[in-house]
Amino acid sequence: MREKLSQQEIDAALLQLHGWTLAENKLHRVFKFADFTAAFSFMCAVAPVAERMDHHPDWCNSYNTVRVDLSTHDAGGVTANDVELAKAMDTIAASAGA
Ligand code: H2B
Repeated sequence: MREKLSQQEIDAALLQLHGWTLAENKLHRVFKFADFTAAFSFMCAVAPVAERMDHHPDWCNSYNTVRVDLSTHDAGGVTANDVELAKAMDTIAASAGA
């Protein structure tokens, strides 16, 4: 799970994700919500999932926007763990109205 994915594997993974790009060797997505409460609720829902995976996002919140960068620090790039967390974020965001 902690092996860096090849460019080809990353390209294939991006096709299964919603709105993610590869930016500076990280999976990147900007989530927009109705307001701050929805954005922060999304972060609160994601946090225990990330903690259970022992895999934590680089993210920041400004009002209704959550900017996310996913990489595996230990591997120095994108791994299957990042793809898995991105998928979980997509699912949670969809039910949070992103
Ligand atoms: N999160 C991310 N995004 N990348 C990591 O390499 C990572 C992590 N490593 N969360 C974990 C924690 C590691 O530091 C602990 C010791 O398991």
